[in-house]
Amino acid sequence: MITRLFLLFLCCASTCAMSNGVPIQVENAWLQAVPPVADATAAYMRIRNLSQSSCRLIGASSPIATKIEPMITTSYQRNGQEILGMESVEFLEIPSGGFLDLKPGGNHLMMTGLTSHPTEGEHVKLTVRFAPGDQRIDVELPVFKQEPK
Ligand SMILES: [Cu+2]
Repeated sequence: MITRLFLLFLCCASTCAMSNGVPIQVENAWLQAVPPVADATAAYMRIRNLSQSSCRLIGASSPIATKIEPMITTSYQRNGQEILGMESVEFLEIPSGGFLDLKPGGNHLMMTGLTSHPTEGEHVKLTVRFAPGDQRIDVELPVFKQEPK
């Protein structure tokens, strides 16, 4: 079973042509492992836009979360200390011929209302959604405790 999921992930990670022909590739996707007390986790990946026009990451869905939204990380100074926070946004832009990085400490897909808590070694299904046209890519995300090198 694990082997089969892994192959599925490899297959999806290498290339994903969109149904309407707009090429978007998802690379190095992974999910942050969380303890059972956590109510949220985050998904990370690099999204390449190989098309001639920009597109937008607008959200995602997964069997393990009731809500998934794009977020940015914010930071400001208070009493000489850097305070990190995050904010949900309607979309994250992926420039034509460029890419968008979702990384710890930066942009991410926030998954809240967890119905199960992924642990390292598992794989989780994620359907990532793009505009225009509500295009979707299915990815199998491996779960890690730390960013894989
Ligand atoms: Cu967040």
